[in-house]
Amino acid sequence: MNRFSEFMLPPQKSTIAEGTDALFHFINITSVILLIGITIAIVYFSWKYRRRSDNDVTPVITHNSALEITWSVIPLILVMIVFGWGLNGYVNLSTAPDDAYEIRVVGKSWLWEFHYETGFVSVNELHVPADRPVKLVMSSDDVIHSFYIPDFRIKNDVLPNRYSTVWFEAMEPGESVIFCTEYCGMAHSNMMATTFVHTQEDFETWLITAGSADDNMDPVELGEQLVTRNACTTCHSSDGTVLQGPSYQGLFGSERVLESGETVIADENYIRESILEPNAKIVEGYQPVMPSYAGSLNDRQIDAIIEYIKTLE
Ligand code: HEC
Ligand SMILES: [Cu+2]
Repeated sequence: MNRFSEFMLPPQKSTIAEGTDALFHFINITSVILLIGITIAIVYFSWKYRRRSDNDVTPVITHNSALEITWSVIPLILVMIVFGWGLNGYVNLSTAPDDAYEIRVVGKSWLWEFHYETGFVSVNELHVPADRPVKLVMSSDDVIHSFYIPDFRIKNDVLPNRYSTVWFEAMEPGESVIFCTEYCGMAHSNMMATTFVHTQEDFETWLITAGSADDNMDPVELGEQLVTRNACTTCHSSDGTVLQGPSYQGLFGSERVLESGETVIADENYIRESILEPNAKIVEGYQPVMPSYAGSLNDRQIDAIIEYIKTLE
């Protein structure tokens, strides 16, 4: 069964994965057995009761209690097994253990933000300890998204104006992909992130050093890293290619024409405002789809991004 599981499904990297898969296989295998049985019966009966001569008359049969009870009770039992088993899993998934480590998740079109107890925010990178339950408290800044880690067998919708939660316990250090599984607009298919599972010690170290690791970095280099780490690159290129948003190339110091018809010069203040309040000034020909980075980028980081954009002439 394990080899079959490995062949059919992603690796089982959380404590609940094995149980979820067992139910999946149960439903799958019973369905296949029923499918084969019913198909054989259809083929056999169509042959057995085929029309043999022109004056074949179909006998009148009102009912057959034994047969009808059998085909009602067997599926009822199967469905009740699936219901009970599924309910048990659902209840388990909905209630995180009390000692779970909590992380805030914010879905934005089209990136995932993770807020840790230290105030540190990572974008599209979820860092968690192994062998410890982790509870994600999730909400959306805009439309409905859905948070899905196939390796952990967890998935839940992420809604605006409401919190939803999932929890998991990763079994060993490694990496697993995160998808958005609710269609949320143009770059939905790029709304991916990675879970980094660390040993408990490595996680503590990561938590302390995260954020301060950038302190000694050259601003331009830091800026270049930040636009990747914060998924700006989903919508902005640095080489003139137009994605969902304008390219950074040649941006700094240029004259921007806005949707309102006004023009502005792209100086430091304009870029800072574009990052913190993207909808304050919309560039002509683009949609107001950029998420605000207020609260997730600090002043030093914004300065670094500005310095980086300045280098792209
Ligand atoms: C979901 C796509 C998306 C993401 C992610 C995104 N932006 Fe934008 N951005 C846009 C769009 C679309 C515009 C043009 C419309 C507007 O002005 O809001 C824009 C405009 C801008 C502008 C003004 C550009 C100009 O040509 O005048 C700057 C500067 C900017 N973004 C920086 C960033 C930075 C820095 C990040 C990451 C921290 C980022 N953006 C992330 C979509 C995005
Ligand atoms: Cu999404």
